[in-house]
Amino acid sequence: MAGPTLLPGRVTWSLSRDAGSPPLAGQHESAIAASTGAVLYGNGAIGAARARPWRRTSVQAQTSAGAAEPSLGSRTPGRVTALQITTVGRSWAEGRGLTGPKALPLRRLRVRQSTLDGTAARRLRLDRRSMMTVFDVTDLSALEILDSRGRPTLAVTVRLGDGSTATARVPSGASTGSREAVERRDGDPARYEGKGVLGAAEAVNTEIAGLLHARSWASLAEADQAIIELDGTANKSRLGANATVGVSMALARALADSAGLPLWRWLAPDGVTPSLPVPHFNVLNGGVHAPNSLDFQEFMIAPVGAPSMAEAVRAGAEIYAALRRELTSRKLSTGLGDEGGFAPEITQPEQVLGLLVQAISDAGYKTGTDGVSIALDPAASEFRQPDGRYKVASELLSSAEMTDRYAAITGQFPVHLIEDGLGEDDDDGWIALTARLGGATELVGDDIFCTNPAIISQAIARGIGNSSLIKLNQIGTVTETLQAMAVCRQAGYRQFVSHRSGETEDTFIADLATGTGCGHLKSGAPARGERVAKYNRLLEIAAAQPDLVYGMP
Ligand code: 2PG
Ligand code: MG
Repeated sequence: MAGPTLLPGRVTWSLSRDAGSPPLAGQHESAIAASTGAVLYGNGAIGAARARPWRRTSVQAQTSAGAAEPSLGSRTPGRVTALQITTVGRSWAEGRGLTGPKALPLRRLRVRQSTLDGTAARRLRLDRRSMMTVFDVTDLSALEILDSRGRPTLAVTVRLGDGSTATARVPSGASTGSREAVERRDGDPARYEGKGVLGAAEAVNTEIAGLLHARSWASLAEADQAIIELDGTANKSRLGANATVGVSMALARALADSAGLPLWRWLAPDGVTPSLPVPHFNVLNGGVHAPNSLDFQEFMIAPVGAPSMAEAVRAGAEIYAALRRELTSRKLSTGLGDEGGFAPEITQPEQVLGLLVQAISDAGYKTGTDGVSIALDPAASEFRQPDGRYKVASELLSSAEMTDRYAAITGQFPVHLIEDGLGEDDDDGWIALTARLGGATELVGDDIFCTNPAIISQAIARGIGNSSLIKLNQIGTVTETLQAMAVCRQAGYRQFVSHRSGETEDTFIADLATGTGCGHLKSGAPARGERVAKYNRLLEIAAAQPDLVYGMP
């Protein structure tokens, strides 16, 4: 890469030592490297720069003269014991006192953090999320890999100007909404039955890479917007939503790394408290995810009342094992569907619900929202007939009869959530369903909302549902996904972060659900590597951050 582009800035700094010496303070002209966000110091012990004239930033630091830290420079011996940062605008940087111009990568702050007290460190982490506002992309490439169904998908790797590197792997759905952003597939019957993604990989390697290399970027949102404009279609069908979401996820990860933050914290929107989501384990599969004759697609168990993430995961796995025993004792198949749930030959949803209640109590757990509750994703668009009726176990039901069925189900079983209870085109049915059951039951729109902020806004105005499923590849960028979640939050709608039926070992959604504090995540059964990768990531986050609260909002 050529030398860094320098933007003018002014460093304002003040520094106190605790040995009675007067505080040092000053201001000096400085510069910030557009490529890395690093400050170029002329002099000064510690400071911050504004990247553009209208942004004000100041840093105050205190050092302890007792413990020498040579890196602070001869004028300021001591160890930094507190650091306060005030940022107006979104660009700031901090570095060590050095003589002569020298670029200091922001990631150096990671080293410094150990020397800060708790409050200062927390404050620093918060501010660092927004500080890496100017970045360059030096490398971008995509590779055709396999997903959990043995179909091709993309792995996208990005490298930023400061060396931060990240890879994202792209999920793929089977029961897709008609208004989802479009996956680009090659259509060449000679390769992977037409499902190859070499064209999408090429779009990343050429057009998108060319765009991102051409200039510096102020934020992920800016880069995502430019990619959307480069695509030029309403549904990302030209470049492919698999290409755009892979790039966007990889960029988010690299930017988090660059800021020295875990992804979940970097993703946390302003004003939102991150929390650990209740895992919704899909333990019994039907619909287009399994070869059995069960019309409802997903039966999930949710340890809503668990005291911690570790106990929730344990409950999920123990109930899954108990369910396997129940099925075996009834001579039902324990073969698995696409999301790792069992796929026995059962046709009536109520019979499955009875089995789940049995398995929950066999495993020693209480049913209900103070113990282990049940969630359904019938994915009703898939069994809605051309005449508008719903075919459940060979019986044809009107939209109103379907709603009656759900009312009976929620009356009889501990079901707290129904996703896609009705079809994506059945707006009137959804409005009636929401009016009838929405007070007590979470009614999640998946196919009907497609993680699309505009569609969700319209649906909210019409009283459709009270929650949205959130799938990154359904809309095609991280920025739009976060916008969809913001639209929901502002309207009091819940957000339910989700995997796809075709998955990889990528764990982005675990961080997304945690950072946005949305309260729940579905990632399939507590079995199969691509499903448990997300739950294992949640366990790691919980262990590393014991103060994160677990549970539904
Ligand atoms: C759903 C999803 C994930 P798919 O319907 O909610 O479970 O399935 O990825 O096939 O759309
Ligand atoms: Mg769904």
